[in-house]
Amino acid sequence: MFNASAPSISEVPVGSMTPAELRKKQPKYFGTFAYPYMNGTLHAGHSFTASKVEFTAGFARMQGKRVLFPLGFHCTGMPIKACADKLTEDVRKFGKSFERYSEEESGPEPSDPAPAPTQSETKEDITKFTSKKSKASAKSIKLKYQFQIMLALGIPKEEIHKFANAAYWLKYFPPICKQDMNNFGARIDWRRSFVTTDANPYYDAFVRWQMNRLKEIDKIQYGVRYTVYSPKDGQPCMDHDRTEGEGVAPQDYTALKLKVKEWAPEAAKLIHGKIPNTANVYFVPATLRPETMYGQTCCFVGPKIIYGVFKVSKSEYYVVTKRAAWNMAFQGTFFKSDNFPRNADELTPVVELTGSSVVGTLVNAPLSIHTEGVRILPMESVLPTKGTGVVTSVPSDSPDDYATLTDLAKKADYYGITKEWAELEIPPIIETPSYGNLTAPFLVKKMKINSPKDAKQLAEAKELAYKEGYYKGMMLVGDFKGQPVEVAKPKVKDALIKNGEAFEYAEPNGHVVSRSGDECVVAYLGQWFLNYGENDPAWRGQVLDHVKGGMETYSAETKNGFEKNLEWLNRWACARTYGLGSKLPWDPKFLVESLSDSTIYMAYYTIAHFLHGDIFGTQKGLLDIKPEQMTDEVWDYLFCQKELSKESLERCGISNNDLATMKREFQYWYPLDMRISGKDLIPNHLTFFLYIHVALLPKEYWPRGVRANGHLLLNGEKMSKSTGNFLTLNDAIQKYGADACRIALADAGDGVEDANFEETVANQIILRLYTLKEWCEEIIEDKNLRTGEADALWDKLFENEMNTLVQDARQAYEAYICPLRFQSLMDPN
Ligand code: ANZ
Repeated sequence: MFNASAPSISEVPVGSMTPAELRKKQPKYFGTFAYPYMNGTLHAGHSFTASKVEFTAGFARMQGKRVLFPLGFHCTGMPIKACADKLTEDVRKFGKSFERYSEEESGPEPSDPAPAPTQSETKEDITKFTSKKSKASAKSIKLKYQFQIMLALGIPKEEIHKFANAAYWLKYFPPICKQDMNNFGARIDWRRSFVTTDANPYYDAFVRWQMNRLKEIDKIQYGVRYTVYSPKDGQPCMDHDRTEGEGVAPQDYTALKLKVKEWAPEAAKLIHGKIPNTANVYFVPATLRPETMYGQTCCFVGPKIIYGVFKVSKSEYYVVTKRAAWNMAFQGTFFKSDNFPRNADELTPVVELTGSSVVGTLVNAPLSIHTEGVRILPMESVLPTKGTGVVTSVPSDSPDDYATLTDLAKKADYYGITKEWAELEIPPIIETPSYGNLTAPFLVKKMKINSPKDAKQLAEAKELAYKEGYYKGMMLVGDFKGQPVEVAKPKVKDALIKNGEAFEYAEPNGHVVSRSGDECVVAYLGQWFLNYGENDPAWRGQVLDHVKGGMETYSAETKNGFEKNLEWLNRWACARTYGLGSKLPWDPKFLVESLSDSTIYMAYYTIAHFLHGDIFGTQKGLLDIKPEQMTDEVWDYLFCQKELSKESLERCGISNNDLATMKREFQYWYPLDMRISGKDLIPNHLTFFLYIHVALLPKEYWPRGVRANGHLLLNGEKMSKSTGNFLTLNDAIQKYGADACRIALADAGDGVEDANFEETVANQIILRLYTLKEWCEEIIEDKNLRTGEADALWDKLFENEMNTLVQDARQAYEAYICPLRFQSLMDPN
C-alpha cells in the first residue's frame, strides 16, 4: 500500500482516457521534500520537513487516493569530495588509524555522535563542527582535522580511512538515512530511491538529458561574466558553497585611472627607487557614477588605510587597497584567466603607503574640467572594505563629498592641507527637476547637514541624490550633453574605457567565505550558466505567471518570496570543476553544479523503479532497461510528451509496451502536488525548480504546490551544533519513540514562521499515549459495559461528537494545517 503505482496500461489501456481524466477517476497525491545531502545523518529539522509530506500523504491515503512519497539521496557538489580529500591528507599525515596523531595537537576528542549538515543547511561548514555533550555542559570543541569530525559523527576510528574515498560516503549514509526514516514511521516508497551523480548511470543519463535540452533551447549559455569566486578552490563559489555571504553578488564599478602628476613629498620619499621614473602610477577610484566624472574636484583616500602600489606592467602601476588588487587579479589585471593565483602571496605590492602619506599628491582626473589636475585629500569615512579604498570626489552630486570638502576647507590647517586644494570650482554637471543643477550642495543645505560625520543624514541624502540624478537628471556637459543620465551613464563609461582612462572592476557586494574558509573575490570567468532572470524575460514571465496564477503556495509569504526572488534572481553558473556530479555532456571537464542537477528529479521518481532495483543502478529494475538505452529522446518521450521517431525507437531498443508503462507512471503522478522545503530554499532551489519545470515540461505537468517551512527551533532556541542545542532524528526516536516524535513535530507549527520542537511536549505525549492505551485496554476488559444495539441517546450523542471531530480534522487537513493540537490527548479534561 505504501508502494503505490499508477493504474497499469492493462487496467486502463493507453488512449482510453486522457491523463487528466485518469487522475480524476483515480485520484492521486504526489509529495516530496528536498532529498537530503549524504554527508551525514538526518536531524530533527529534516524530520520536520519530512513530516509535512508524511502527514499530508497519510491524509491523502485515508481519502482513498493513491499516494507517492519517494526519497532519493543527494551527493552532488563539493562537500563530500572536500571532506574525502581532507581525510586523504589526514591519513597521509597520521596513518591509516591516525596512530601518529598526538592528543596535544588539538583539543579533547568528542565522544557524542553528532549529525552532519543537511540539504537546507549545506552552507554550514562541517569542518567547524562542534560536538554536544549535554545542554548544560555544552562546550564547543574545535575539531581541527577531518578524522576528528568523523569520530564526532560516531564513526569508529578503524573505519574512518575508508571515507577518504568519496564513493564510500555514498554507500555509508543512505542506508542510515533510510533506517532513520523507517524508524520514524515514514511511509516512503524506497523502490524509487537513487543516489545522484554518475554513481548511478541512469540518473546520470537523466541529468545529461536535461542539460542537453536546456542548452538547445538557449536556457544554458556560455559567456564571460563576473562571478563570486574562491581563489583557494580555484572555482566559482555559489550560495551553497559558502559559510558566509549567502545571496551576495558581484557589484560592478567603473575604475578610473587618475595619473600621478606630482607626488606629495612624503610619498615621493617612500616610492623612491621602487618605481621606474618613466612609469605611470595611477590612483584608481571605483565609482558607480561615471557620468559625473566631469565634476571631479579632488580624490579621497582614507588617511589610516594602507594602500599598495601594484605593478600592472613595466610602465603602469596602480594605487589601491590590497583587497581590491586581489579582486583585480581575477579580472585580467595582473594575471591571465588560465593562470589565476591561489595564494595572496603571489600578488605583492611594490611598496605600501598609508593614505596620509599621499595627501597632497596631484593627479590628472579624466574628463574633469580641472585639467591642470586635482589633489589627493583625506576623508575619514572611506571604507577599506569597499571599492578600491580610493574615492574620486564630485561635490556637485555626492553629498558626502560636498560635506567633506566643506569641512576640509574650513579646517585646512588641522588637516595639514592647502585650503585652495579643497576649494576648486564646483561645476554643475546634471540638471534635476527637484534639486537644481547642484544636487549635493542643495541637499546638504536643505537637510542642514553640518559635518561629514552626520552619517545617517548623508546616507539619506546620497540615496535621494542618486535616485533623482539617475531617473530624472539631464546631462549639462560633455559629449552627451542634453541626454538623460540613464542613457548617458553607460556611454560615458564605455568612452572612458575605450580611451584607456578606465576599466571595469567588480567585487562581492558583501563578505563571502567559502566552505574551504577562503575569503572570496569576484572573477571574470568564462562559464556555463543557466540564463535565469532578466535576460530571458519571457521565461521569467511564465514562471511568475505560474506563481501568481496556478500554483498553491499555502501562504502569502511564500508567494511574495517567489515574486521578489524572481525579480532579482539572475544567471546562475551551473557547472563546476571540483566535486561530485554528472559531467556536462558537451564539455566534460565541467560537472553539473549541485543546485542545477536537482530541479526536476521529482519526475525521475515516477519511473526510477522500472530502471533500477538499487540506488546505484547496478541491479535490474522492474523492466529490463540498460542505462545507455535511456537516450535523450526517450526522456523527451516520457517527460516532455514528445513523439518518439522510428529511428529513436530502434536506437533505444526499449519495447513500446515498456515505454508506455513508464510514461503512464509519469503522466499519472505528475504534476507534483506538493514540494516542501525550508523557506531558505525559496531564493535558490525552489525557484530553479519552477524555472526548469516551466522550460522543459508541458504546462499540464508544472508543479501544483510549493510549501515552505519555517526553521525548526529546539526547545524555543535555534538549533545549533556549536551550542549543543541539537537533536538528530535517531536521538529523537531513541529518546521519545516514533509516535511521540511525530506528534511533537505535528505540534511544532505549520506556517512560514519558525516552528518549535519542545522536548517537554514530547515527554508529556509519551505519558498521555501511555494513559490512553491503558484506558483503552481497561475499557475493553470491562465486562460491565452494556451490549446490544447502540441506539440510546448517549450512543447518538457519542457518534455525533465523533463525526464532528472527523469533520474538523478533515477541514484542517484540507487547509494543510496539522489538526494535531491533540486537545483531547494533551488535555484529558
Ligand atoms: C563618484 C561619485 C559621484 C560617487 C557621485 C557617488 C556620487 P554605494 O552606492 O554605497 O555603493 N565609494 C567608493 N568606494 C568607497 C569607499 N571605499 N568608501 C566610501 N565610499 C566609497 O556607493 C558607491 C559610491 O561610493 C562610489 O561612487 C564612490 O563615490 C563611493 F555623484 O564615485 B562615487
